[in-house]
Amino acid sequence: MLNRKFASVLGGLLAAVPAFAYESSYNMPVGVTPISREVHGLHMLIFWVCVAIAVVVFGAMIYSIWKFRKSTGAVADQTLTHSTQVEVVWTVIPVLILISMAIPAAKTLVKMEDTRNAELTVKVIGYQWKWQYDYLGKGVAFFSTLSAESNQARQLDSGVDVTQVKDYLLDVDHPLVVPVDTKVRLLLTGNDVIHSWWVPDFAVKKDAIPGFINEAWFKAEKIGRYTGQCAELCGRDHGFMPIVVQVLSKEAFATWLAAQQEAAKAAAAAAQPAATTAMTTPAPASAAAAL
Ligand SMILES: [Cu+2]
Repeated sequence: MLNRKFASVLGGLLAAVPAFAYESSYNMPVGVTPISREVHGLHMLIFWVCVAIAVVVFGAMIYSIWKFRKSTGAVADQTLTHSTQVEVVWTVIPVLILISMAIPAAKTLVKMEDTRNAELTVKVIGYQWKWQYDYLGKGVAFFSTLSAESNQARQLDSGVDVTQVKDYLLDVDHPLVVPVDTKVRLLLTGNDVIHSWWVPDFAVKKDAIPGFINEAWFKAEKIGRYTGQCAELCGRDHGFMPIVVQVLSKEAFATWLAAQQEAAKAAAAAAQPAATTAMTTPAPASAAAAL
């Protein structure tokens, strides 16, 4: 009676595990892009394949240990030292399992690499220790650094209770702003050492390597604020160069972009007279002699 009750409770718990595991905060996020959903689906599929294999292998092992224990007089079979049949079976089954996992994984990988038909391209440059976003062809570029509040709180003896700081170490002064439902291509590179641009909700984690341009893309389908971090150990302040992506409606993005372009134009106009003066100033005599 007790056993039956125990079995029903255990059965209930086991049945609840898949639902719990799917949405658990310990699991990888489902994310907000078609690719992130596929990556999550693959992760869950392969996770359950591994669970099934573990149940079969450990089940057989534990059963054998218990059933053929020495105290019941079990004697190891010394006659069967090699079986070609068994060798073939335990080679072919894992190969089939691996192939069945590789096919959907490869399909998703191919989609991840397909950056064609992007509607917006942003060059992402990693610096020690901040990011720069350059909206190619739009005349907008800016740096994105750790928010002043987090930066102040992280200092030794700041006296600030970091648990009271909103989005501690996950907030920046200028987030990357993108429109919703838009394919955004990223061109990633580094200015000093290798960094890595990682936003879990987009399933994007790509290295930003000096001298190389890496490509990635995402299409956020939900308006919101998404955070990430540099995922390549890049020096002393590696933990202090977070990523924040603000996904806006297409209309709000257009308004934001226009405002940024206006500000960039105004800044360029303000800098113009100084630049013109510098260019027209004759070079010092020593520099001219050196030439
Ligand atoms: Cu970094």
